[in-house]
Amino acid sequence: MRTQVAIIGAGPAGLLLARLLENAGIDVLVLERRAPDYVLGRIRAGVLEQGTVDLVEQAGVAARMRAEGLPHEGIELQFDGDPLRIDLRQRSGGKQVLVYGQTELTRDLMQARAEAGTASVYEAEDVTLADFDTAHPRVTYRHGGATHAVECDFIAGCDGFHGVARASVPARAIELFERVYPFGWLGVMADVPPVRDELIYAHHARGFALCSMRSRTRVRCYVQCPLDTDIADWSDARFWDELRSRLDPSVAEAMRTGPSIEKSVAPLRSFVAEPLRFGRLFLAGDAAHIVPPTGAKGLNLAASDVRYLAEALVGHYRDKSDAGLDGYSARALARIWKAERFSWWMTKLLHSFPEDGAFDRRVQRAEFDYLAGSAAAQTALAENYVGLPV
Ligand code: RFL
Ligand code: PHB
Repeated sequence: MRTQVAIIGAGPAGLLLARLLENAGIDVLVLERRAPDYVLGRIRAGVLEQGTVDLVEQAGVAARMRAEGLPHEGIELQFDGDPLRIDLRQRSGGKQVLVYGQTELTRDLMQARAEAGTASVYEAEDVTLADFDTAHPRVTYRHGGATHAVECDFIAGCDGFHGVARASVPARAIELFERVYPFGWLGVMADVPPVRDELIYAHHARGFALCSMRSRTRVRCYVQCPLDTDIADWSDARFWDELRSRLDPSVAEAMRTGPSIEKSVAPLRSFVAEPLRFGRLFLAGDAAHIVPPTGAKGLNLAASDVRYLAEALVGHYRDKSDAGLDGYSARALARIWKAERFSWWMTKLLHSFPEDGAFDRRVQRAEFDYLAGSAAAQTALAENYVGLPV
C-alpha cells in the first residue's frame, strides 16, 4: 500500500490534519489503535480559541460547532471566595472563546471523513514506524488478523502522549522537558444547567475547583484531588459536596446537581519534546507536548501545530517548497512554550500545592490581588486565554 502522508492517531490532531490535507488533494492514511466508540468516550477539553474555530471552519466541518457552540466573553475567578471577572472580550481587543466539547469536534471530523469516503483504520494494532530518516518511510500495522505495510512520503505522529511515534525516535535525537504536578483533577459530567453563564475557576484552601459546561443543559466540573484518588470512593453526592465547599456560598447554593454521566481522574503534567521533526517524521499535538488543563490550551495547541504542519505539507506538494517543513519545529515550539508558560502560571495561581508554606500562600494571594487591581495583568491573562496569535 502507498500513501503520501501516514497519520498515526485519530484524535482531534490526526483527524483535523487528515481533513486539511485531503482538502488540498493530498492522499493520507489514518491509523488509530482504538475503536471509534472508545475515542468518542474520552471526555476531555471544552474551550476552543478563535484560531481553533477558524481552522475548523477552514477544514469545512464547522456547521454543528457554529450552531451549538457557546461563545463566552469572560471567565470568573474566585480566590478564597473573592470573585474577579475577567472580561476577555474587552481585555483582548474583541476576542472571545467558544465552548464546544472535544468529543463533539472529534465526532464532526469523523463524520465528515466518513461522508467523503475516506474512512480511517480503527483498531490498528502494533503500528510500527521505520526508515523515517530516509526518503522512503514505512509504517506497518496489524488489522483484522493480517499485517499491512504502507510506504509513504511523510509520517505525522498525532498519537498522543502515550503513542508510538515519539517513542520511535532514538533517545539521543530528542530532548524532553517535564514537570509533574503533585495532584490531579477529578472530573464529573452531568445533565443539569450550568450555575452561571461563564466558567468559574476557584482557588480554595481545600484545592482548586472548576465549573465548566458543554451546553446549556450539561455541566463539566472538576475538583483538584490527590494523585492516588480512586473514583470508587467518590459518590456523586461526595463530589458535589466537595465542589460546593470550594465555591463562593452564593454560587454553591444556586448550583444544580444531578447523577454523573461520566467521572474520571486526570493527572496534571507539563511536557515538551524538542525538536518536533526527525527526518520525515513530524510530531503534533499531545505526542509532542502536554499542558495542565487549567489554561484550556491542550486541544488548542494541537490545532495550531496541525495548522503549521498542514501549511508545510501543502507547501511541499503544491508549491514545491520545503521552507514550511524546515521551519515547522521552531515555529510550533515558539507557540508551544508560551502556552506551557501560561498553563503553568494559571495552575500555580489557582491550585493548592502540598509543598507550599505560608510564604508561598501569601505570594499566591498577592498574585490574585495584583490581577484584581491591574488592567495590565488582566490583559495579559485575557490575551493568553483567548489564544496568542498563530
Ligand atoms: P489524543 O486526543 O490523545 O489522540 C491521540 C490518538 O492517538 C491514538 N493512539 C494510537 N494510534 C495508533 N497507534 C498507536 N500506537 C497509538 N497510540 C495512541 C489514541 O488512541 C488517540 O485516539 O491527542 P491529540 O489528537 O494530540 O489531541 C490533544 C487533546 O486530546 C489534548 O490536548 C486535550 O484533550 C488535553 N486535555 C484537556 N485539554 C484541555 O484543554 N482541557 C481539558 O479539560 C482537558 N482534559 C486532557 C484532558 C487530556 C487528557 N489525557 C490525554 C489523559 C483530560 C485527559 C484525561
Ligand atoms: C472543560 O470544560 O473540560 C474545561 C474547561 C476549561 C478548562 C479545562 C477544562 O480550563
